[in-house]
Amino acid sequence: MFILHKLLLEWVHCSAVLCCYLCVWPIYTLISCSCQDGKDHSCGLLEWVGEPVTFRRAETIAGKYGVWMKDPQPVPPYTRETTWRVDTVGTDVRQVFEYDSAEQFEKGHPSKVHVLARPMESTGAVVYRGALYFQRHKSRTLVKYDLQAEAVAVQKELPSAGYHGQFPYSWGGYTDIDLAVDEVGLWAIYSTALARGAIMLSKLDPETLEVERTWETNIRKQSVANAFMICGSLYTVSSYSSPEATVNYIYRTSTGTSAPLSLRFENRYGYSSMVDYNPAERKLFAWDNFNMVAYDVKLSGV
Ligand SMILES: [Ca+2]
Repeated sequence: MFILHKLLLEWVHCSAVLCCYLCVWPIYTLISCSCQDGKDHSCGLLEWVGEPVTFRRAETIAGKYGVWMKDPQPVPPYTRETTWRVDTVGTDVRQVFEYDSAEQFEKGHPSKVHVLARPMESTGAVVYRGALYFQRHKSRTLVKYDLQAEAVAVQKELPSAGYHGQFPYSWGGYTDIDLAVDEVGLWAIYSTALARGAIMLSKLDPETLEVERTWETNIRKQSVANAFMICGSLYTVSSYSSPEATVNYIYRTSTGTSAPLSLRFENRYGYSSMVDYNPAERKLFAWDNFNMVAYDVKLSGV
């Protein structure tokens, strides 16, 4: 009954995503997907990453690292075009730039600048269903910030999560807690003292930030440059600087197993501080040494 209730909620939020939700979980893997909007939302495994396409270059040193994103399930007044950007160099990262369209983003003309009451840490922020989710500075507290109300909606600690340099990705940058959104929902990628640096993966309730379920992988967080989720599987990137890096591991939550991969991933500008998947765009968004870039992807069977 609980599962049925959850699925109905998903349906209300976005019927197009429901088929992916069904496809990801093992019990439903034999169901074929067809969507009301005619688009292909079926799920699969990552099998190819394209070349990076550059959309914008940061103007100041504060933009050497950063995070940019679109909402895969926007709610009015926002659209699939609305874009957000945060330059994350420094200890007082509070400004969130909002752009009405891709064109305004590329021109560098924000429609609004949100100023957070307390600063954020890491490059792991995401926007999902009208809210910005981020890790609060020097803390394991996750914050859900309602973008339209311009107010914090929920704050909650991610239990036992390392923060502020305990378990960052290989490039550092206090990237201890990395949030991600895929076809299934909202996730946190992190580690704990008990896991001794292995990547922990938690599925979060986007309404309450409660942990719904957690998986412990055998991938050391500090040995990889970044990670992202696609269709309920975790993928890691081998290097933040090499022009010939790879997507080098997959961890599947459906089976609880990991496997090595070797899919080409180009760090064109030599310093990727953020890599994230957008399930609506079917692209990886990344921030590479002042540059905001995106990569097309191909999934198996899609
Ligand atoms: Ca990431």
